[in-house]
Amino acid sequence: MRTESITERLDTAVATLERHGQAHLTDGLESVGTSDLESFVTQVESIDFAEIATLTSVGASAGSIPEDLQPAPVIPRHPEGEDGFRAAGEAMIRRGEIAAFTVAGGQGTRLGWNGPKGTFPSTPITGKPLFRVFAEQLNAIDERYEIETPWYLMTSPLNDAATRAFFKDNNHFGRNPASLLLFPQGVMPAVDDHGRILLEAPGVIAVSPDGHGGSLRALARSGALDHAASRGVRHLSYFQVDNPTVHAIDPLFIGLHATHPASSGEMSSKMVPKIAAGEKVGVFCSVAGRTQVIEYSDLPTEHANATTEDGSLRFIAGSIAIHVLAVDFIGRVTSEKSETSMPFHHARKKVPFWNPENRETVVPTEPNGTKFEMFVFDALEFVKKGLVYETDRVEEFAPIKNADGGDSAESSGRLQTERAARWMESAGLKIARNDDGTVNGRIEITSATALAAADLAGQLCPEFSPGGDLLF
Ligand code: UD2
Repeated sequence: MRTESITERLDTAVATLERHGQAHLTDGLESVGTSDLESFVTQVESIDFAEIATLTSVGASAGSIPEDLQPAPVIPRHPEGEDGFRAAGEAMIRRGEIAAFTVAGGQGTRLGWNGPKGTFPSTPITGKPLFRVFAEQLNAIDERYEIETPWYLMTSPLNDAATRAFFKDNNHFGRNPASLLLFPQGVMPAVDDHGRILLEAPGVIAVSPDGHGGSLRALARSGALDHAASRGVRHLSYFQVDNPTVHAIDPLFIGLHATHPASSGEMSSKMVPKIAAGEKVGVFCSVAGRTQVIEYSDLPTEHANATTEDGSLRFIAGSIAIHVLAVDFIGRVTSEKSETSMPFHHARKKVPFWNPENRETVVPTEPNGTKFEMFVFDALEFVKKGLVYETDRVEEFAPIKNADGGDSAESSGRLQTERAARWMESAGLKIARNDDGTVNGRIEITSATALAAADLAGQLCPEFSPGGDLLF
């Protein structure tokens, strides 16, 4: 409980702003009512001004490219001992050692969807929202292994209320609310080119989500890490909200992460071979024996285009943002005593700001400010042996990021149909295909029917009529 009055807190806040050269943030404050004044003071109290000063000092941005950059070693698909690793992963799932962790704090600007991205209709026939797709997978996993998988879901202050309302309206998709923890990620202030924090309106500091890398400290601050530890959860299966084909909990991947000699059991990642040098995915690299991801926008063109003797891309291991992270490891990285801290990346953006001279909001047409974001893959820096495992693009990478074109609901729907067709073909069924090899029609398989191709073996599958829709 705070004991100081709002006036005392305001005095302290103003002194802090003056000390850090940010006194302009009090512009227009005289017109602000009491409750808004309180939220302004709370905003000021939550900002680490020393951190902002460090970030805005010259050359502070993360993302510089090490000289000795090598492609990361990758565990191929169907690795030696596959069945044993899968069995190890299954045993861990059955013992309740795995929880799901979804990052859903992004603003989904490119998609142009008016609501949290997880509420977006994603499946090819029934248009199930992404959140429902993940929930149904977890329901099927719980039934199979006779467990109740905790699900941690990171929102942002901008979409937290809408996300909670969506889950409530849908009866949490059958999940037990005691095992479903939603929590907002942190925010960071945006600054202008002189390191001055921008004001959005009188008494309102311009802030934005601190990136999916903020998910680690949000897990710790929200109590989700303690919740996990109290349930005996040892590892989190991390995925992004935009990928409806992700295997939310993958026994083989978990087994590799926890027991393969190439892994220290701290953080492991899945990759798919890039289809083009310019594909917009980060690339797994190795620097002095340590795994690291270089984001596509940071990878120098000569590296992105470099090829091997057989003509394939040298830096080919594309990150699809699927990881397993040990709970202990997250605790270590986020501990206040920790020597380690995640770096911030700088992004030049158009940030609307309030101009005290004419008391108007300016919506810039050119980037005028910098936002700060952490990337979860930067945690690899603190990992002794970060395993990278190759998976199949059709099997688990069909992201929905854009309103149309590549990585849209349409392209994702086609991939989901293709995956379903392959599963059915592997069970011996015949699927009508067009001359170009694409499926002639749409197929949607629910998680209750199958979580993977092998689950269809021996099942009675309905017949697929060419040009039709098949849902089962
Ligand atoms: C991300 C990766 C890229 C590749 C690709 C695969 C980064 C920087 N790039 O690209 O390398 O792996 O995904 O699909 O990671 N999010 C939050 N809070 C934030 C920002 C993002 O929760 O503050 C979530 C967001 O809801 C989404 C995910 O993180 O689920 C990815 O965010 P993005 O769409 O900005 O990343 P993208 O597609 O540029």
